[in-house]
Amino acid sequence: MKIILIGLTAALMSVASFAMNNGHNMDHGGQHIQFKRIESNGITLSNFQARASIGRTKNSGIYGEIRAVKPDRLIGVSTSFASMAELHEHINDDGVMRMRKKEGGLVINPGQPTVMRPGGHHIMLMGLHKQLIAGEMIDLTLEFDSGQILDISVPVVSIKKMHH
Ligand SMILES: [Cu+2]
Repeated sequence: MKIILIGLTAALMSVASFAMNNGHNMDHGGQHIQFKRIESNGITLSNFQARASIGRTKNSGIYGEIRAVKPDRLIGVSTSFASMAELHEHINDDGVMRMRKKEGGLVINPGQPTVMRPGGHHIMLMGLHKQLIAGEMIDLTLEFDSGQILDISVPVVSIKKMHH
């Protein structure tokens, strides 16, 4: 019973999150949905994309660009589509590329976009509840050190179609 309730809550949260969005990204018609730039209180989000699932893997990533008028940090991320979302960085560990949690969040300096891309900083999704399918949208909540919280919808894009 508990499992069913949790599932239902996630579904309701997902619906609520979509409903709260301003509707810019709600066009489900095309295979390749573009993320429309969002500006809110000095923070600008552009080119957000979630990578479509590869096979049955339970992990994926979200990428995008963040600009801020004042120094800020992205400190929290979450989505109803995964049991855990984390900010990650790639490091070169003696010639071996590894990723790990980005401690302290992602710094955003004014005048310089902070870019999350495959092979670089990214939002890691772990424990996907369902496959991410190209052309669909997923909800994402971004929490900033300045206190601003943004609920957005991110298009799912196949890795072949991602612009890096
Ligand atoms: Cu990662």
